[in-house]
Amino acid sequence: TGLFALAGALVVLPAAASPDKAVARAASGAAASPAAIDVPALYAQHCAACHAPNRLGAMGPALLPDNLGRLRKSEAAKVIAEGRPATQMAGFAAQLGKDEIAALTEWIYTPVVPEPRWTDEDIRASRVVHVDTATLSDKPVFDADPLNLFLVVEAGDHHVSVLDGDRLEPIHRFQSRFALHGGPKFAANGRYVFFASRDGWITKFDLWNLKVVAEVRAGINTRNVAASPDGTHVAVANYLPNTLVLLDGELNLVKTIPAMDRDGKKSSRVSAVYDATPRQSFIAALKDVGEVWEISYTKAVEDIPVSYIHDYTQREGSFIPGYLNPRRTILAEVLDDFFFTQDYSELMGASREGVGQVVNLDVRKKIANLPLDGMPHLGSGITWEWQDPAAGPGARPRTVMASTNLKAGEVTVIDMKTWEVVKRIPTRGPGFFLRSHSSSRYAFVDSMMSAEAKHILQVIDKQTLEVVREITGEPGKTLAHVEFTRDGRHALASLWEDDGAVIVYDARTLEEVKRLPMRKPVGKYNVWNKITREEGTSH
Ligand code: DHE
Repeated sequence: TGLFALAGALVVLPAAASPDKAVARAASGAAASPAAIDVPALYAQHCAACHAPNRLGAMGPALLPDNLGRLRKSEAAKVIAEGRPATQMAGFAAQLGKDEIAALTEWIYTPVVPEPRWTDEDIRASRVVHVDTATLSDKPVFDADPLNLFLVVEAGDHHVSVLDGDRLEPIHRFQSRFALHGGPKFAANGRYVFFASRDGWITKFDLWNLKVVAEVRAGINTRNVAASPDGTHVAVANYLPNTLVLLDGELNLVKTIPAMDRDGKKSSRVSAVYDATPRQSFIAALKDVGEVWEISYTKAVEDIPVSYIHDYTQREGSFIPGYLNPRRTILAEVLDDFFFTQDYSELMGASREGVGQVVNLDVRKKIANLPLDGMPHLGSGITWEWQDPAAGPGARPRTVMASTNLKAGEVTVIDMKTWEVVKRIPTRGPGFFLRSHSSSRYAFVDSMMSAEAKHILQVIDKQTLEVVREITGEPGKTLAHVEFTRDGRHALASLWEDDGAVIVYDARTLEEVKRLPMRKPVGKYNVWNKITREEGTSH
């Protein structure tokens, strides 16, 4: 844990500071003129030891514009001045003048030139093994149901809490890397969990032993991580460098795939990568070129669904093309964020501009347009069976998919056969997350992109497609991201504040059951819902 205490912190070494200069200046009340400030020298003196001379991060996080994208400059300046509680990042208000802090802040938001590199050697060298796996128990070391645990990512002090989903109580808490993003990925019946931080750190956690097993830095600016169900294959999507990184289950580098288009001319950021379990493959979305990639992690042709076996010619025994290599679907429009159909043969995707398309992964072609606009957040979509009242009695239910929109106050409900929009359900404001459970008639949606309504969760009836209830928190305090217990009886929401909480609601009566104090809880993830790919939760 010593290492962890250091790992996530925005760190500037107080010992390296030169208080004399600042004390003298403070005493004289003088401020250095901006032109006179040698920012690189200040950085080298105060920051480089922990954030690395090239700002790629070391014990402290990377200080690069893209990595800091979610931190306002004013907040960064405050951290430099006052430090970050519960981390190694000390405050520098006593050593640095306001103008120096401002200059340092500006500087860390300017790009490093030339663009930093992160090579295979860097990846291999970054790998840390924290425990000898031979010492680990092959049974859970606690008495809670291992399939009804929740992981709660707490962004306030970069920790993860483990909750017992039956007793609705925390059973463990540990420090994570700085700024985790995206859902953690569960493998081996929920025993192992893989987390990704925006700075590229991939952490493997043994949930049965409550121990971090190993870590590796797979990139400088990372989007997310995917894992095969048995946990032996891991894929990482990066913005910087433009790569998809494949790791084995122990986080050893298998290979780095540069994200270049088919012609090898244009490089692309990788928006996201997901596991497509029935296909035994990873699917990756590219942000800058019109291609979707499928990368098989099985060599065995018999593992491949019959529906698309015709796509392969068997070569050299049982090897298939695409094994640990991208098979490309070439598209006219970029597909940035997507949602899988239940059998994983198709993707419903959209670019950030809202151009929607359906792509069939077997024929490797776009097969339909999706009537979307704004900035649909398909990655957080959910599905359910909807009985269309207009279809009359005895009609078969239609499978619908619904997602929020980051630019519009609506939940868009789409028929997964005809690809028509069945309904646009108006919400209080643009929202990030939609959640339900197969046993619940309700779906919960936030409006966290709206300053006026970010404290309101709306409850949608999945059959009438109407908002039937609002759960109103305290104005100005975000209430968002719901996850259900394994049995669907309780819905847990984040009071997304530094002195926040996970609020537990009865999923039927919608009454509050209890509050568990947390430091800015972001996402929460139920083992069962994730490993069974429960229809009410995202992939
Ligand atoms: Fe996320 C998941 C993309 C900003 C919190 N977010 C995802 C995923 C993608 C994505 C592709 C699915 C990956 C996965 O789970 O493996 N997010 C993006 C963006 O492009 C965007 C808009 C801009 C960015 O800077 O990346 C963005 N996301 C945010 C935030 O600002 C959020 C609210 C706070 C934060 O921590 O950064 C945020 N994103 C989340 C969460 C998930 C997520 C909590 C997992 C949701 C889940 O329930 O599975």
